[in-house]
Amino acid sequence: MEEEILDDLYECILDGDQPETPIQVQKALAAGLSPDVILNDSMIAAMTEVGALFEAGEYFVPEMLISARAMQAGLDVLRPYLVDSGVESAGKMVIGTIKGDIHDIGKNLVVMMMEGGGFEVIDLGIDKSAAEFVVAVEEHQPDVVGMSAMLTTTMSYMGTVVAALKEKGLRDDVVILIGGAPINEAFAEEIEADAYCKSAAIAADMAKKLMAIKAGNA
Ligand code: B12
Repeated sequence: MEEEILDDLYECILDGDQPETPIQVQKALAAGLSPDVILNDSMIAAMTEVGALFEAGEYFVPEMLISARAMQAGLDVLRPYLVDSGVESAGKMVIGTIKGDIHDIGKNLVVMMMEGGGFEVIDLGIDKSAAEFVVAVEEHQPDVVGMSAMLTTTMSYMGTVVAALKEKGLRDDVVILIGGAPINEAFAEEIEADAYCKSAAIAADMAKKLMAIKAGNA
């Protein structure tokens, strides 16, 4: 039964069925399935399959796009269950998808999870330049800066942002978290980010841990 509900939702996203996806998410919630299971075992799994089909030449950009829209429509329903309100503020985060890159589903999930973890989040959106990150850090003085990249061609620009923050003397004021499909720990080390996060689920805890270490060192 539960398996069937998750499969139906998976198929909805794979087919890019935007009207039906939120209905299926509601159905899964009503059946008592946990938001985590719905998100990871069905919705993110479907997006991973969309990527595999694209790579295999069976899906093209339009199919990816309509699946992404269905995913977003489903996430809108899930959002209140992922974002716990009323938590004491844990800190402030500025986040954006890096220049040249328009993927934002992963970033949007990080926003939800960080808000769920008590952070105030300033979401810069997609395709953000180093200058835009610098201006946002100057203006909002966040504890955490998050960057997302989904393309091997855009990931290296994260290093440009770190360098720009350094140049302005802002680097040491913030914890820098990076993520996205092509990113790994070695890359985070290479560009001198503080940490790579494999999933949005670990972002808030990672930020809190690194903020505490930073405060201890200060
Ligand atoms: C949906 C999608 C699109 C949609 C995006 C819509 C949108 N609003 O985001 C559209 C159709 C626009 C698109 C376009 C393109 N795409 Co695309 N896309 C995808 C797809 C299928 C799913 C991405 C996704 O949403 N995943 C689900 C989310 C939840 O996962 P996630 O993003 O990884 O995020 C999680 C973690 O990584 C982490 N995370 C992510 N960011 C951050 C940041 C921080 C701070 C932290 C802490 C954590 C974190 O947390 C998230 C949740 O746990 C992927 C395939 C894949 N396997 O990822 C290809 C994929 C990323 N795309 C790809 C390509 C090639 C393209 C195009 C170049 C295609 C083209 N020929 O035009 C364009 C590029 C456009 C551009 N300039 O950005 C390739 C990239 C290959 C590469 N090695 O570079 C992929 C891997 C597909 C493939 N297998 O070939 N795409």
